[in-house]
Amino acid sequence: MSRLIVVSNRVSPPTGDGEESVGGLAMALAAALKAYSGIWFGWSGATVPSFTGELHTDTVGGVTSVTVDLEEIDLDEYYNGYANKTLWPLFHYRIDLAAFDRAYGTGYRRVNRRFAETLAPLIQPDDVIWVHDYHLIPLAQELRSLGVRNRIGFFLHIPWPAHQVFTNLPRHRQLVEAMFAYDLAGFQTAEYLQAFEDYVLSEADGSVLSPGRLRAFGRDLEVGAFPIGIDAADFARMVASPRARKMRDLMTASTVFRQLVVGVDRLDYSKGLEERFLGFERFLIENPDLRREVLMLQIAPVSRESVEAYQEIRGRLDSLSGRINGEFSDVDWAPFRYVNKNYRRDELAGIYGVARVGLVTPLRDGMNLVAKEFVAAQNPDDPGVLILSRFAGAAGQMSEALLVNPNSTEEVADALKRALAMSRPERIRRWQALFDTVQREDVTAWRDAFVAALAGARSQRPALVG
Ligand code: GDG
Repeated sequence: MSRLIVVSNRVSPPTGDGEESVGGLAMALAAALKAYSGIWFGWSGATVPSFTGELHTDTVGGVTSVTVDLEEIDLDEYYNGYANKTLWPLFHYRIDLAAFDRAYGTGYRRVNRRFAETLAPLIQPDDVIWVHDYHLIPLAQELRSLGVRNRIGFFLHIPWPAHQVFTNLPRHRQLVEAMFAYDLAGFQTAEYLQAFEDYVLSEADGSVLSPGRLRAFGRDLEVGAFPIGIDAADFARMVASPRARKMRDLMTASTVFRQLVVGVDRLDYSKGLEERFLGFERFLIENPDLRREVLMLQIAPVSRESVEAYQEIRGRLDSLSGRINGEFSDVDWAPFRYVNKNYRRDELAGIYGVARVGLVTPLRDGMNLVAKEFVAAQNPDDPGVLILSRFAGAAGQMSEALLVNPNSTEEVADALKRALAMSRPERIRRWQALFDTVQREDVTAWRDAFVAALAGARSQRPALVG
């Protein structure tokens, strides 16, 4: 088949030693690229005094990566600015945290243009290009303006918000017009796809030509929902690894006579950590008889530390976790462990495996891979219970979890009580159904479905017709 060129903001090829970087996108793309020849293009993570476009090429774990350095101002305006202070909060329904600054928009376009100019000379006529996530929405438009006529697909890893939320973005039409330079746009769920369609119909004078095919701005665009999954086979290998076993032993020894409740998230306000901590606190208040029987472990490696909203939430979580332990601890016992450390994936697999409850309660989440990893790591004879936010994209595929409204501390506390008391047959029944889904709808199925749809997309560009 043709070469696949994957483009994302950061490039993080698989190392194969369990130390892959934190973040769902990196995990998924590393897995997806293993099977394809092709390249992974993006920012190197380094900054230089002025942009040169010089390429850094490397081949690791069968994946060729090509990266480019950016300027400091790009980092401020494009990455920390438009991507993480404007689009990320807005797309996660946090209009209160969204910063609208013309300079951010200018930086966003500039970096997308720079990516396009650097990438274009590497593209061969048969290549298929797959662009990822909110950092790079205008990339296809920039590539088209340079004469690139290849098939280009886009996948959004985060929610596409309801159009009443989306229209809070200044120049929102421009962003949607940029989406129409792709041949295929993929979303995590049918709900986000619907929200995009709603916008196109109500704000862009667009129309639905047929299911999955839209017209607006004088162009046609194929659209679809492609729920992302985990690399289930690789995760099964990790669950059986010596490091996972060691971690299981360590955790078992440190939780004797107690049931473990676990949360694993990048430290991000979209993940509902404050509300989760409050839900756990409420559970402790309401269930004095169970207090000594549970231990909650929250792993939350810090991310995007240079953005103020992330510094602020970190401060609030520090004091909340301190308050909970101060309130309920005893000389020989504390209910809560809150850890900002980054663990290896095989160690995480071991931790999930000994937990009686996985507490995954984002306020909004494109999909949420932790929910799937938790399920994949369970012991089939004695599985733990998944408590999952109804606002995670994953909820659509995982109805056998205990679904909760993450904003309600009462619902979270009640779900904890129910999960801890759940009989083994019920746990097995629910887990089996979840596990079947996680295995069947894994990252390979996601990749193949997207690539097949992109290959089959009826291109509007004459060079590809026939
Ligand atoms: C975006 C979307 C969507 C977490 N802590 C550690 C660690 N992690 C890993 C998890 C998981 C990944 O990071 C997080 O993935 P999520 O899907 O939960 O969330 P985002 O990072 O926000 O990802 C999300 C995803 O893209 C894919 O499309 O599902 O909705 O927001 O794999 O295990 N990994 C390691 N150490 C940690 O301490 N190694």
